[in-house]
Amino acid sequence: MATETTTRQEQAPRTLVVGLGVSGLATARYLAARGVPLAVTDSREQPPGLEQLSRELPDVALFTGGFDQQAFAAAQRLVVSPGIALGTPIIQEAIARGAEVIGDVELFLREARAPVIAITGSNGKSTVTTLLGEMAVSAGIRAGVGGNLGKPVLELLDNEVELYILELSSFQLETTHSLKAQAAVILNLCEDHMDRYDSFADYVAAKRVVYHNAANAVINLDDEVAMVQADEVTNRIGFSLHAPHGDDYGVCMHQGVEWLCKGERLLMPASELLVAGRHNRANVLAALALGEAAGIPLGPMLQAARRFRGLAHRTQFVAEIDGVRWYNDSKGTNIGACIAALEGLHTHDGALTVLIAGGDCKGADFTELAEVLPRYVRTLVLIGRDAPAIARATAGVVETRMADDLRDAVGKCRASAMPGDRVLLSPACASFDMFENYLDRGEQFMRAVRSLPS
Ligand code: UMA
Ligand code: ADP
Repeated sequence: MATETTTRQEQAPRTLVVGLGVSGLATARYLAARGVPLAVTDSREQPPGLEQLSRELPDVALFTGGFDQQAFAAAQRLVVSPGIALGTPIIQEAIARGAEVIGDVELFLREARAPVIAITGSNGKSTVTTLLGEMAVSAGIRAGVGGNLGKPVLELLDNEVELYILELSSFQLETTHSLKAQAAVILNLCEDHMDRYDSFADYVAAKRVVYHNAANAVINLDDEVAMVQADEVTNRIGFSLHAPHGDDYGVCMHQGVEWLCKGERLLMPASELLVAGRHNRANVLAALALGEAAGIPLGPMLQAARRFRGLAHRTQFVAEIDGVRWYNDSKGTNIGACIAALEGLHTHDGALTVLIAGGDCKGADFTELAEVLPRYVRTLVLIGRDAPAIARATAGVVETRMADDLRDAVGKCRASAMPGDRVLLSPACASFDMFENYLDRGEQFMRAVRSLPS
């Protein structure tokens, strides 16, 4: 039974904010500022944002420690946090009796006046969103950058903003109906969040919404599943890690050197990028294509691409110790990300990767990882709750060692790696079984690496 901590509101609230956290808090502030009667509910006893909500909006009815039946019954509209599955029975009941169910992104879109660039995909979203934001700044464009990246969309609303650049998760897209992006992209698709979706097809269907009514679709020509989701859009700009056709973006050889290019036009040598891994070339090309569709001039975009050092915890170089290079890819939280990091860092010179993986695998099937491990990996070091399941799924393909914790894993990697090798933390799993979040996992990894005696 939920606890109602405040009941001073006289009128029965017609809008119920379901789930607090950063997006629920931003939603409550947004609605309250517009005089909309609202209540807030969260299944958690002490959800993040509770203290701020009580302090800033003491008159808002708040139900925590469970979803309150009466609060749902009184609501004509639910604004549901991306952290809550729409399949939750009490939400399904509300839908069945005709309540409107939306998310914070939908509220945002109903008010935003500047064009929107919408970025989704299984991997690379935060990198592309951040880079495109830097490209816009480099061109002197006032950009609002956020969404799943961290800053809730409703906090971006500003009449001065000339371009919104949004990272959108499949969860956010499920409750978004009014998107008409100036440019949209599904960067790539692989299994993720299979604990929230009945099938991969359901996950893809959620992502596909990003292209609805888009003026321009940016498509990944190397990912057939992602690419066909944009079939309904007429204006398409492709990107690929291969030589491009027509006016698409790609990578081509010129006098023995790999260049990022647009059609036949050479843009910059790929080696000038500071971000590690071939998958980051794809991210840069996607950002260039999105920027083109938003009218950002090429020169400033290329300047930003040259300066971009990537985000922490994404194939982040940590140290070189005794000829072994250590990389922190703690944000590699699904199998596709892990494979991209392995492939992206691979050097074709006989060196291999010692990989740390494991954690909460979110219901994923590790068969695909088992297939690629022998190509890239010398030793697999497993940590976390699903380590035994991953060991079973990958049995016999490479040497595998079980570690008690991350520090133990780092020690085991040190012992296994040969000079010239890489050690990569790219867990293919969520972190919550052992760590606060992926940031905590990445920080702990880097501390353990830096404390190794050289
Ligand atoms: N939860 C409950 N009961 C509730 C509400 C939430 O148990 O009533 C739990 C859920 O397990 C949920 C978790 O709390 O997974 C996190 O939800 P939250 O309330 O803390 O969420 P917010 O703080 O509002 O953050 C959300 C996004 N979170 C999710 O989609 C889970 C953030 O993305 C996003 O940055 C933020 O809005 C601003 O837009 C995070 C994320 O993990 C980074 N996203 C997933 C991903 O990238 O893979 C999709
Ligand atoms: P997201 O926001 O989609 O989680 P990030 O930019 O934070 O994406 O990167 C998360 C991880 O995904 C990285 O650590 C890397 O392992 C992997 N990754 C990044 N870009 C790509 C890409 N273009 N294709 C496949 N994997 C990628």
